[in-house]
Amino acid sequence: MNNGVILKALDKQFSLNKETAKVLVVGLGKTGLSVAYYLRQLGIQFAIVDSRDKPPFNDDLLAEMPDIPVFTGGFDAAVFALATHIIVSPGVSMEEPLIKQALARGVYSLSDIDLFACSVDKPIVAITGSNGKSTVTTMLGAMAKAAGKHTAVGGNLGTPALDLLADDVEIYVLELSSFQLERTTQLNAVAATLLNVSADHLDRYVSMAAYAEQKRKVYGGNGVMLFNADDPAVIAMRDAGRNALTFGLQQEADYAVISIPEGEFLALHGRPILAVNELLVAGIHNQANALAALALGGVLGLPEAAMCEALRHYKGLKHRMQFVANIDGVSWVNDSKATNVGACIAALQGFKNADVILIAGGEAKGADMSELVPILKEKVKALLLIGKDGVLIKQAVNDAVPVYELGTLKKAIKKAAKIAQSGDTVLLSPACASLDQFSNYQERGSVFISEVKALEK
Ligand code: UMA
Ligand code: ADP
Repeated sequence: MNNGVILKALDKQFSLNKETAKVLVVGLGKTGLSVAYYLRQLGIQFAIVDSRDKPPFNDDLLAEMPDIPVFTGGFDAAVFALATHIIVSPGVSMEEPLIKQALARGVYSLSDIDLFACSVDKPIVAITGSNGKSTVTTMLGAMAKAAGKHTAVGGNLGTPALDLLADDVEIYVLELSSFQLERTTQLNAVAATLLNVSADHLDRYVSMAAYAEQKRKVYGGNGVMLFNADDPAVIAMRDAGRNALTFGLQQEADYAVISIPEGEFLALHGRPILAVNELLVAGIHNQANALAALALGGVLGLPEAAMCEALRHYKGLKHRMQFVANIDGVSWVNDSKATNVGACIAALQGFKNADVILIAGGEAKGADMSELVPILKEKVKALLLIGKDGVLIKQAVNDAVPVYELGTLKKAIKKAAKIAQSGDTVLLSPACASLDQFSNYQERGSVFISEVKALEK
């Protein structure tokens, strides 16, 4: 879309007028930087504020836009006082006092996703959920590419939505977090899904209901709503006036797994599409993810043959149930991305016997660890705890399985190597965020991989 059309849309939706607006970009991470490039290109006046002394992209910004005011080392009331509009990065809470005061004064709030939505005239698919977002987003991206469509894939996945904008893109596939959705009003995806809701980010939301309510915003606009038939909280969001589709493993659904004499198949209305054993990714949760991707691809009109070809080659993402090594008959699996209880439960459900040595713990983000107990009793022969909130898991488990408090990942790996027997799996699926001990889940997973590789030698 050309700049004139975009500026008109921004003026209409947010009274964001190029001549009068003074935008304050809050947060200079990936999102803030993408917003800065975007506003710069439209010729809109802006400044940036970040509470860190040296935010991650400070040097990049100063090098490329030396004239842009950047305020670091705290949020200053005088800076907020000048703003007509604020664009807050997802990592910054909308509960920050100066943000709340600005909103109370009538300052407009919009998100990078709003800017994106006002700048696109090509189909957008929006994917959210507590777990499976990245998997479904990349599965669908692979399907669209296999179908020969020029496809841009990003959002919470890593590349900020605004950095995806390009004239030759035919389809945008966006992974969206609750933080992105909570501050977005303009999203109008041709197909959208909330894959599932389980406890996460309860340090940022007052209740599960409040968290789910923000995720519901993925269904903004009038596109096709895709629901998980197995998740009652999500299915209750169905809007009778809108086109809807369902996927599910247990409940009847449009896209489901069926069992026929030839085996189990992903199917549409009972018609087999792809044999489950052709999927390279393990676990029943990945069957659900594949069904969701097929449904979204169906709305886009992608040919089934191309979608199946993409699924046959989809190997899964790093740090999600990633096989690392088999050492003396013991399998080592890195599921560091399991940053909440729901993901850890899904990981354990994939095992048949009680032969898992589980490494868990980290930052619990306010979640209730007792939800883990039934599956731990069923599948786990030893629980090795690490991190700040490992103790919460210990309290919840209450000796129902053997527990070892190890503190660090390295110590847990050493212990696992000592107690594991041939046929066992050592699984890192922490049910917690990593930030108490690592920069991110990738670093936690990489430490696991390198330590396990060292054992191999
Ligand atoms: N900041 C402050 N004050 C605060 C908090 C943050 O000034 O109180 C500043 C930081 O100093 C930093 C900037 O805000 O300079 C960081 O912004 P950010 O935390 O919003 O991070 P970005 O780099 O913009 O990355 C964000 C997403 N991060 C978060 O939601 C925390 C990335 O998701 C996303 O890939 C990126 O936008 C592009 O869309 C990451 C994530 O962890 C992967 N997401 C969470 C998750 O998946 O569970 C929601
Ligand atoms: P997200 O982007 O929502 O964090 P990912 O696809 O990166 O989702 O997977 C995150 C974690 O959740 C991994 O541990 C993965 O094994 C698990 N997971 C993936 N899909 C699902 C699902 N549909 N239900 C529950 N857990 C899942």
